[in-house]
Amino acid sequence: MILNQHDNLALPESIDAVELILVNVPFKKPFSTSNYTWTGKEALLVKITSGELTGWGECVADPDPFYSPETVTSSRFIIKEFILPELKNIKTFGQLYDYFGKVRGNRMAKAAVENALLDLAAKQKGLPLYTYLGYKPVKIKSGISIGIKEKTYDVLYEVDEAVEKNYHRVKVKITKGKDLSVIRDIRKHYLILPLMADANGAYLQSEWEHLQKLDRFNLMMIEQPLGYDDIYEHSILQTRITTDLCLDESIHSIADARTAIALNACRVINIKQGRVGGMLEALAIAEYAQHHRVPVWSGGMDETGIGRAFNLHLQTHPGFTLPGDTSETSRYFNEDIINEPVVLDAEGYISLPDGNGAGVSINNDSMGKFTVAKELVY
Ligand code: OSB
Ligand code: MG
Repeated sequence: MILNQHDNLALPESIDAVELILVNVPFKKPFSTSNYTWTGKEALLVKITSGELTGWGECVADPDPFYSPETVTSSRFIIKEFILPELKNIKTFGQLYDYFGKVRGNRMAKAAVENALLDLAAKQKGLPLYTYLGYKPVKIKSGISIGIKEKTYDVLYEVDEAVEKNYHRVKVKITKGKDLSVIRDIRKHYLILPLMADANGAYLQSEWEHLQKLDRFNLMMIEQPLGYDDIYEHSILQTRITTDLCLDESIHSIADARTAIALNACRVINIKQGRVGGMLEALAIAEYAQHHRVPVWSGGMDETGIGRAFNLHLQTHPGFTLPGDTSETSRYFNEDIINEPVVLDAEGYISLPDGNGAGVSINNDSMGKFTVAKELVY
């Protein structure tokens, strides 16, 4: 069972082949959180073929366990050994989700396969993914996530660029020693900019008095200040600071979202469809949160254009009232693996991709250049 409206959607007809393709797409500049620095996007892609049509999914797991316990290698293993062999017995997305319930965790692996199946199923119906899922087209709000830098000056430079492009909100990564000073300097220049901070679990609950000092800067929210697997301590922290808390890493499922909302551990949720097991789980969380008047936004994992397209379609659900981490392609890459770059219009909005399914097409030259390995697995 997922959302009733999606349970009976049929899986694509007649799957001919499934390929797993590992790409490594260099970033323009390294991207740092409080925990790690990445220099490129290494992503496992799932390519499902049926006749003339192809569905694509992107696994958001990194090669390392520095954002999540799942990795490229663990997800490849789970996809190959425990997800694909079962597909022949599954007829609907509701049944797929029942089976996903048996395979514990490994939600990034599940999302990658689900995305490819949805892309292909929507293409077989001749519909854009958001229409296939039952949502209306909307312009998508933009947001930017600025990594931790050696010098505050370099953060300010990127904030200036974001403001110039009319991004709807700016998020900056913070860590111990690079928090109050960075936020204070941004606020000196931009008093009313919609601004938030993401700590990626850099603090302990015992450091709440330090986090309280962020309250004076009128931040939209502070994302995941405490442990990556904690919900309870965030609920204590939320009683001690006035700024809204937002959870990212510790929300893996609708069950986690229910727990977080019941405990008042956060007032906002960052939903990454790639982290929670796919579009359908993400939509169920958005639906639940909307019902409980908890605003949500779509996070990102510095995805290639494939994963980014799914994040865009996701935001057609009306629960996504806040700008997320969906930025222009040119912010991440000199060259992406798809042909349709994400760009902002003059008001900072992003258009949904045209075309059926996720609406993106592979750039074969770039794909060839960035492919590290590929394997036929079905
Ligand atoms: O914590 O939201 C995060 C990127 C990689 C891993 C974790 C995070 C992020 C981002 C960037 O903040 C989001 C994006 O621009 O896609
Ligand atoms: Mg985050």
